[in-house]
Amino acid sequence: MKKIIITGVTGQDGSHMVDYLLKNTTDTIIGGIRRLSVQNHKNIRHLENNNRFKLIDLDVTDQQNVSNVILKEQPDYFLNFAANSFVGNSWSMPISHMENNTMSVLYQLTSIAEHCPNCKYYNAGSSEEFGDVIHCPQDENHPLRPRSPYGASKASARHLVKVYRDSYDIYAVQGWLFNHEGTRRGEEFVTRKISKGVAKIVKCLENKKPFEPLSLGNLEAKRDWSDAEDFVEGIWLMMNNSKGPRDYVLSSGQTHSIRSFVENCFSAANIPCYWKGSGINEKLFLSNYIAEDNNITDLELLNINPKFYRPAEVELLQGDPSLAEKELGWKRKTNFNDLVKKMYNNDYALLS
Ligand code: F7E
Repeated sequence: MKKIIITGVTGQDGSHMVDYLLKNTTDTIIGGIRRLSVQNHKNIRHLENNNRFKLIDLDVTDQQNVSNVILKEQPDYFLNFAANSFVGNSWSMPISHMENNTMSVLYQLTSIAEHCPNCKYYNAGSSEEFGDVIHCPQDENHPLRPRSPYGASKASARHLVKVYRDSYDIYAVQGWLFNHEGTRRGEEFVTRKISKGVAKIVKCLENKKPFEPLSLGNLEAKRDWSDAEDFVEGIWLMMNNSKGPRDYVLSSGQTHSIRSFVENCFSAANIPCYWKGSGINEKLFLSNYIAEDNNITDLELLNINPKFYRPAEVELLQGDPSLAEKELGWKRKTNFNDLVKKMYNNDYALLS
């Protein structure tokens, strides 16, 4: 029986990783959490009475805390999902991004090299490291050209992981994970913002109540979206790779615009709609809505707010997962349309 430390267990990826490992291994899982005055445990509440899962205090920005935990627990695996993950915030808190996403990785690597060199290490990498892309699709050989402090923090961490792997012969990897979403996605990310926003609008339409239109930023950016639950399996395959420690791209291989996500989500909700206007004046409408007074009108569903634009945008991401498919035997199960439906249905059910 192995011992696995996972940081960031209250978040989307960390909590799915715990679920995956409890189901597919017999190992003991230790979830590291940062002490907060208000607990945010909704993604792990279902694990409260599981005797293979325990929580410990672990603040990844505290070098001494990290070092003590690794020395005491002597884990077989250390999976780091703790991070500042919201790209949009990274311009207003760049130092926090470097501390949480880069320095924290250095603390973990130095402690593992010193106290527990046989521990296998994973750090969550990102397609944001590719940033201003120069070819499509992006594979493991694409250069790192980040466009945000967040992307730069993950790219720097990647260099550290490689340096420690090469210097100390540690099994340390950092996957390039393209966008991955689902029912545990934070509400500040665009997919969840849309699925929740559409579900709210549908509820208001059903109850003939007024609603605020959804407000978004850049609709033309393109992302390669997958289901987060498919990715945790890919990560575990990376950690147990017979070819040794290597970094792989996990992605769907397809790309869709934010506009297309919006259209798919309204379509999943059976709301027919049309776009009108252009640039920041563009809006989405529902046509021929019969109001309570029996008047037939067009209703505004969505508008653009420049505050959601970023100082520098990653315009296009499309990953090439073929190396992971070939060498790890990894295959995703959920496609784009099913992912949108799953997220919308979940948010609709939560409001019911
Ligand atoms: O933005 C555009 C925005 O915040 C996606 C993180 O998990 O994936 C995620 O990073 C796109 C961007 O995710 C709004 O400009 C338009 O082009 O959902 P997002 P992200 O920045 O791609 C990578 C792989 C990670 O590693 C990150 O940790 O959507 N967009 N309008 C908007 N984005 C947001 N959030 N809100 C809007 O209203």
